[in-house]
Amino acid sequence: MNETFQRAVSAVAESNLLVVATGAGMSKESGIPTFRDSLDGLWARYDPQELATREGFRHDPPRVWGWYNYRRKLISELEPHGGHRAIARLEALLPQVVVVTQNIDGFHRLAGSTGVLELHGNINRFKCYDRDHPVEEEVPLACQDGPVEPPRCGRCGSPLRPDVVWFGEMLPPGVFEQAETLARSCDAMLVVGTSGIVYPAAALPMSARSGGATVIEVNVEPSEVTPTVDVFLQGAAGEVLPALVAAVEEERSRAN
Ligand code: BJW
Repeated sequence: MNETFQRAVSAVAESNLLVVATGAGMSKESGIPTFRDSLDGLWARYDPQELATREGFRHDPPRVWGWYNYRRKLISELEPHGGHRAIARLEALLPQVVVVTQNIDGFHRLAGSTGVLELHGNINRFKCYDRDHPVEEEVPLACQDGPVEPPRCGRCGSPLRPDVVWFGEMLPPGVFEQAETLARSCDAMLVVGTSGIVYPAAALPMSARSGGATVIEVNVEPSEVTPTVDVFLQGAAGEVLPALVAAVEEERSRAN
């Protein structure tokens, strides 16, 4: 075991409160493209940064609804990988683990994590565009790929949209504040698969550091976060996390 890896193992194994902050790279090995991967197929000519905005939806609701329909369908056909399951396993090893994710795929809960804060919402939840009326009933997937007219809100007739956070929108009330409080009080933070470009999520590792936590990053390449972390583990989430958690388990069983 090299020294850097051992430092990460000890910091995780000794923490009473561990925060795991994840981004799109966490689900890449499940088959979900990261946000900054170029789109393929029918969606290749669109820029996600334009689709994931209120203006993009207002300009062309069927295009944005169709894009989310395509992604929701893809997610429904995929599943969490060993990295998600390794994070869930940590709940049995440490006093408190909270996952703070930017991902909208719901894979952490599906893998067994129970403490999950979703900063950017969930692709399988819906609300209306005009008034944020929540949708309780099932919203079926459209069969065709490409632009699709969104269903209408049963209360006000506004088009439905996914309950995710687009650029320029506020995060769900209270969720970021909770994440920030956890970041400031945790003993260690694992930052996995995020470019660290999108705020306010990108500020969490700095909050953890200023609160005295050891910050460990797992990424296939250096990111905007890397210069500020204590330990950088270069590699894929699906490989690094199972190895890290196995070593944490061993270290804790030796200590008990
Ligand atoms: C692997 C891997 C493997 C690959 N293993 N790793 C300064 C301060 C505060 C705000 C701003 C600011 N400047 C600008 C803003 C506004 C804006 C922002 O941050 N813009 C930046 C682009 C500069 N932020 C907002 O608008 C936020 N709201 C807000 O700030 O409200 C207050 C406000 C309101 C009004 C005006 C101003 C302020 C909201 C942000 C919402 C982001 N929403 C999205 C879409 C969600 C729905 C959807 O998916 O469709 O969230 S954008 C997109 O980016 C998505 C992601 O969650 C998010 C982050 O991306 P992430 O996870 O980092 O992924 P990638 O693709 O960037 O990186 C993947 C990484 O994985 C890479 O590093 C790879 O190397 C790595 N990787 N394979 C491990 N196997």
